[in-house]
Formats: sequence, structure tokens, C-alpha cells
Amino acid sequence: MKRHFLAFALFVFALSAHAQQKPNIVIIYADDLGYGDVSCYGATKIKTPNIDRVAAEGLRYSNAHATAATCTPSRFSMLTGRYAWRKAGTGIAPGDAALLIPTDKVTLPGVLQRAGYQTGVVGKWHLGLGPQGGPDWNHDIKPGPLEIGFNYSFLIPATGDRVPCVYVENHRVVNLDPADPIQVSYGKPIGNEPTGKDHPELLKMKFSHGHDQTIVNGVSRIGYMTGGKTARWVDEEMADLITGKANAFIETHKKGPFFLYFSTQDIHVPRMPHSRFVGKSGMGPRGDAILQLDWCVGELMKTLDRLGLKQNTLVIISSDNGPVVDDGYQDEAVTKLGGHTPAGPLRGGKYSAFDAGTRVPFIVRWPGKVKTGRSDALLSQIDLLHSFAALTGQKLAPQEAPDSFNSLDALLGKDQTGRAFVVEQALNNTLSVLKGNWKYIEPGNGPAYQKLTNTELGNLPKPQLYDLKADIGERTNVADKHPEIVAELTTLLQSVRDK
Ligand code: NG6
Ligand code: CA
Repeated sequence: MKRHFLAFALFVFALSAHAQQKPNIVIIYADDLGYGDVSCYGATKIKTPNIDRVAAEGLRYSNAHATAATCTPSRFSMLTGRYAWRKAGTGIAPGDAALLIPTDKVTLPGVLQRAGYQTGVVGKWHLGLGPQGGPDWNHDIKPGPLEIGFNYSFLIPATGDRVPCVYVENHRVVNLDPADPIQVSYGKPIGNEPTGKDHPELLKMKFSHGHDQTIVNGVSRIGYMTGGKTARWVDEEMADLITGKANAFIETHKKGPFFLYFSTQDIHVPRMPHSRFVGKSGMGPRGDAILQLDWCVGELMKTLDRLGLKQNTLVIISSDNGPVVDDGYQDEAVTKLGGHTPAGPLRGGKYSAFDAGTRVPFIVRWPGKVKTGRSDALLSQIDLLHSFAALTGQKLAPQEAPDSFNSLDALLGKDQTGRAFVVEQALNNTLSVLKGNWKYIEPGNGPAYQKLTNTELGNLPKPQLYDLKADIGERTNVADKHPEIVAELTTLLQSVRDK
């Protein structure tokens, strides 16, 4: 009797072990979080204990890159495995853009869906929705995430600072009253609701540049909207709400395998964290939003722990682009910075061709499977697609996700070298290549400096070459001293372009 029970128990154990072979995958994707914005990357003026704990239990990468220095192209590249600059119209998307990702090509969630994963996206989307001409917010909004490989979506359609300020769950705006339909315009004003430009006295968060159109929740936004009153979000509740949706997704799919793309709005503008974080960082709303982001990470990790999923879940924490301090609202980010360096030792920031544009925190945790410590391997988020295909035993045809390489060994900490090179895309589409110690920025006529955000964009009419080993802050252009390296990297970049 006892023996039978033992055999049965072993059988059940083997079955469940088999069913759990494929790890769950959670990507926590912060918005505008800089290389120096968290304490495990050297920040001393702010503490991020939850992110630090994940890093301590996993691998912290020193040389991992978003594909671009702004949101839409970064996310497009990560989800499609194809450089956004190959496709026109993939720059920072207006809130009424049509879906930018083709529905007939391989995608990151699609690859995992094919491998039997339940796939969900919760949070910021910013990749357009609906057919050419943009979405009809009052009916089924598609194509969208569900048409490119996600089984579930709960979205901030564009960004926190763009209309429409409503959530979209699967194909529908949440809490929409059909008697009060939503209209959105990125051209002429529509409706008669107050704008920030005409009624600054109504604002609880004033704009510093741009962001002076329709006022929602006391904050003026980019774009005009009317209607949808019952559906409008409250920025201060956003983190709690989306964290709850993400936890619910994990709970629902705890049997696994599942893939969750949790795309937080923090720390993008408008920085309007919940009142329990207000004033807690001493750095104003930008710092408080970092604390809120850290809290979200903690909540998700608690859920994994509670459900016994920690061991079999691969967690990634990263950011879509580098940091910016004043991104359009008077939120004291500049005056209260207090010696904090959002980009760490790097030059530039969000929008920039300098390394702070794309080199971001990147942490991988998979207990027992991923080594712990620090990795200096060169990594690009565009490789997640191919790496996850490899992880789940799938082969991709050469034309599928053409720019995504299999970097699984680097991701798991088995390979300390990583990619041969990384291509970075800045605002204005200036491209750079990072290879070994060298960083090459192609010549361009874009502005060198963006005054409103105080960003060094890194554009120069002549080639730039930096020796990152000696000069991580890209201070000394050594292109004249090393014409052969400039030539090699120019050719390399051209070959990637021509591919
Ligand atoms: C810029 C916005 C900025 C931010 C950015 C997109 C103005 C003046 N600035 O155009 O606030 O929304 O777009 O950020 O409107 S991203 O992280 O989504 O790429
Ligand atoms: Ca961003």
C-alpha cells in the first residue's frame, strides 16, 4: 500500500515537473528609467530595495541596451525582433496611431504563445491600435495586442501624457458609457473642455513645455479628447490598478507557463504617484515615482513567492530608454535632483545618441538557472525574441525577426561576451554602433542639444568615436586618431542597414 502511494506520488511529481519545464517569463519594463536611477546601479540618493533584491538573486548587466532612446521604436524592436528604423512611422507615436506591428509576422508574445504560453500585456502600450486611420474608441479596438500574440491585454493606450486617458482591456475601453462617446484629435481642438493653455489655473501639475491641451484629472495632456468621462483614469491610482491586473494575470495562469509583459508608466511624465509615495524620496515626483516603481516590483515578486512560482519564473527588469529630468511638466525634477545622477556615469539621456539613451538597467533572475552577480556581456533587448524562441525549443526562419539574435547564453549568464555589436537608435534616427570598447556615432545634421529637456543629443556633422573602456562618459572624440576603426564601424553599420 505504502509502496503504491510512493510510486503514485513520484508519478504525480514527475508529471508536474514535466508540465512546469518551461519557465514562466515576466518582463517588468519601466519607462524612462535611467542607468543610474536605482540603488543596485549605484544610486545613493534613492533606495530601491525590491529591485535590488531581484538583482541580488540574479544577474545585473552593465552593458545591456534598449534598441532606441525613445519608447515606440524601442518597444517595436523588442516585440518584433526587427529594427524600428527599417519601418517608417515608428517614431514616438501619437495617441491615435494605428497599430504599428504587423499582424502576420512573428512577435515576441507570438513565439511564446506558439510554445504553449498564456501571454499577457499590462500597462503602457504606445505602439498604436486599430486599423489604418486609427482606432474607434467606442467600439471594438482592433487590431491590437490580441492580434499579435497576446491572450490578454490591459492597456494605457499610448503614454500617461497623451489622450485618450482611458484604459483599454482586450478590445474595449473600460467603463465607457456609450451615451458619452470618446473622440480624440491630434490636430484641431475638439469639444469644449478646458485646455492647459487657456486654463492654467485649473492645473494641479503645470506643464513646462508642450502638454497644454485637454485637461484630464487636473493635468493637461498632449492631444485633445472629449467624452468618456466615466472611463477616465486617475493618474495617482494607476500603479495600484495595473499592479493588481498584473497580479491577477499571474494568479489566473499560475499553472503556467505564462508570459507577462508588465509595462509600467513609471517614471514617465506626468509623474503622479499615489499619495503614499508623495514626498518620500525627497526628490519630488520623479524620485517618488521611482519608489512607486520599486513597490510594484515588490508586489509582483510577493505574488510569485506566494504562489510558489519563484523558482520557475524568469524575471527581467529593464527600461525602454534612458532618463530625462524635465520632460514637459513643472514637477520639481530639476530643482530637487539634489546630486542624483539619473544616467550614472553615462553621457546624454532619453532621446540621445550618447550611451545614456539606450544603456539601461537590465536584471535577470531565474533561481538556480541564471548565475548571480554581475555580467558585462553586451546585450540588446531586440534579442529577447530569438532567445526566448531558443529557450522554448523553437527555430526561426532567417527572415523571421531578422535583427534578433539568440543571446540565450548571455541571458543566462553562461556567456560573458554577448553580442558582437549593438546598434542604437536616437531621436532623429541617428544610429550608433557599440562594439568591444568602441562606440561610433554616425555623422548627422540633427541638433547637438535639446534645450527644453536639457539633453545632449549627441549629433555632430562629423563621425564620433569613443573608447568606452577609458572614457565611459564619451567625453573625448578619438575618431581622428583611429580612422581604421571608424571605417570598420561605418561599414558594419552600412551592412546592417543594407540587410
Ligand atoms: C515627447 C514629449 C515627452 C514624452 C515623449 C515620449 C512633448 C513636448 N514631449 O514628444 O513628454 O511624452 O514625447 O516619451 O510633448 S516616450 O518615453 O514615450 O518615448
Ligand atoms: Ca520611455
